[in-house]
Amino acid sequence: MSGLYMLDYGAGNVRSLVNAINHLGYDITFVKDPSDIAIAEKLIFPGVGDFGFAMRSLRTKGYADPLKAYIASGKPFMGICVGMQTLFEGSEESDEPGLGVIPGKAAKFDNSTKAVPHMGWNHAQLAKELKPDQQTAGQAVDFNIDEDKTYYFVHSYAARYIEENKDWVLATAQYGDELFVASVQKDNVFATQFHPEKSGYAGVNILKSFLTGTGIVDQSTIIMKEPIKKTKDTFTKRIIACLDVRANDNGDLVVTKGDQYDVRETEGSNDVRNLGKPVELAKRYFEEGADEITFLNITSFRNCPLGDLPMLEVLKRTSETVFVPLTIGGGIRDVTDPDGTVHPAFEVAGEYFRSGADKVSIGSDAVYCAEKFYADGGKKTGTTAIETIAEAYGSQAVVISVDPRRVYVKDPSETTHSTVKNSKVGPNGEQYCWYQCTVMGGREGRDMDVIQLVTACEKLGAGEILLNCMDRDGTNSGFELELIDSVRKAVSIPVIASSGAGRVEDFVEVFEETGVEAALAAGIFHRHEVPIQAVKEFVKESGVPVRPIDTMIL
Ligand code: 1PR
Repeated sequence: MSGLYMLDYGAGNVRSLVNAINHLGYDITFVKDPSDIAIAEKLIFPGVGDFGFAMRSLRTKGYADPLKAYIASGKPFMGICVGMQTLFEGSEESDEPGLGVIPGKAAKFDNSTKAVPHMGWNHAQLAKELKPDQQTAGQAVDFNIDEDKTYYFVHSYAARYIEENKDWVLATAQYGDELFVASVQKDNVFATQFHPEKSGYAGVNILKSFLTGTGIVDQSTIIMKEPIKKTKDTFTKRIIACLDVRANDNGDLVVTKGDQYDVRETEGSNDVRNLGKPVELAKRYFEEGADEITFLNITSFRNCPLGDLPMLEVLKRTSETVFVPLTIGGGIRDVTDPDGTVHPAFEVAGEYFRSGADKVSIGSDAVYCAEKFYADGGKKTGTTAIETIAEAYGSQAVVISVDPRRVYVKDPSETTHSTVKNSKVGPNGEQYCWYQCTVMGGREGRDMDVIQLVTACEKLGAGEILLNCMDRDGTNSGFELELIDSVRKAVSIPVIASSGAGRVEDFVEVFEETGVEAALAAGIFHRHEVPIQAVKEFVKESGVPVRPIDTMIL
């Protein structure tokens, strides 16, 4: 189809959306000038990050008025995430007015029992349906939104349903106690709060409906379903596959996996353990139902110029066929090219976002940021990697990867650090330990405990914690529940439990005992010991909601 355009104001990952559209056999042209908007025959407007930044960008680039004129012209429009929120009158996130197409404003989630951002897979309940005597002509009313499926959301603010926007609401979703607008639709306007391009095949099917249909629904053919009302929380827990990536001794990029961070074979060759190729393995895990894929560049390719980072290519290729969120960690900090050119961390992160990453994970540099935060008396300077990346791309894009290890003490009074009573007794019978933060893949311990690190990072603007445990990594002995529980209680952003998964039961245990939002594993998936599907089935049977595996509508 010619005439399909995308309006991008330069915040975050639109490569995945382009890839999903290409996957469906369509090409899309980027709007480069305000006059392109009037030429478009179908227009898609994705958005991530801050509402004020989005609206200011639309206004300063001269896109706001042509966009309103396009919508008023009756030609099909699809908005995604902040692209949906901009249709409203405004958002609590900013004083900048919205486009004002839909009555109402987006408001922050105000839910003390749930982590914010609302990040992960949730169900959508349809509010509209086709009248019984009508045929769907040209465009499905529900745009393939399926109440049995789940969709990937990532946002801290959400539009609320009010009497004045009732006729716009196509679907709602429930997060904790809060009901919010998941999708809107009227005449030529369709938009989703969730990311279809990140929602597996269930999401690709929605894009397909918009692209193959007319994009326009005759309002006289539809009726509102039952009155919109709250339901029980429908949010699901995420299962994440993690790929530790590095070059082996021949220079090939391989997925490896260590035992307590040692990735070399212990018997025979002493080679870097090779468990597969990153792009192929990521695709396999997506097809098998992983809700998210994390790549950790564990040697960070220190001497590589920014533009040549091998992981950029891995992300570009992975995002062509993998339609769930991708996180990249390792080397997210200020870097200096061999020719002396300095690239600030937010520029490094930007390269990854443009290559298909949705989130970056900061390890060593997060510890240095937290140390600086405390040295400055708990004040934000606006200069750390966490702050600059969160400012430009939103908190939801900043994950902190924590590599703690146990330091045993006989009694909590022996240390100023936060201690826990541990089920694993120390070598001299110690019953307590604190968790020491490390940098450079565990090579160096710092005088900071894990609670100090995560609370500082949350204040600096991080959106999620990826919590490893060096003592458990690669042991198959289950997650470090005492550590995970203490971190979960210390922050209000989502926490991913990592290190030690060995059996399906471990996942249920960590969800039930600590309330974490996600659990990550590496070795058991790479070694084919436990399939992702088996984890999901067991977790679901145990009463913990998870995303169903989906397929493409042919
Ligand atoms: O410090 O910002 O450059 O980031 C480096 C990143 O690389 C950090 O996220 C750090 O965790 C990771 N890393 C560095 N060295 C290693 C190593 O293994 N030698 N991997 C390493 C850490 C931990 C998890 C692992 C889980 C689950 N690996 O990635 O996947 O522990 O494993 P399991 O399920 O098999 O138990 P920077």
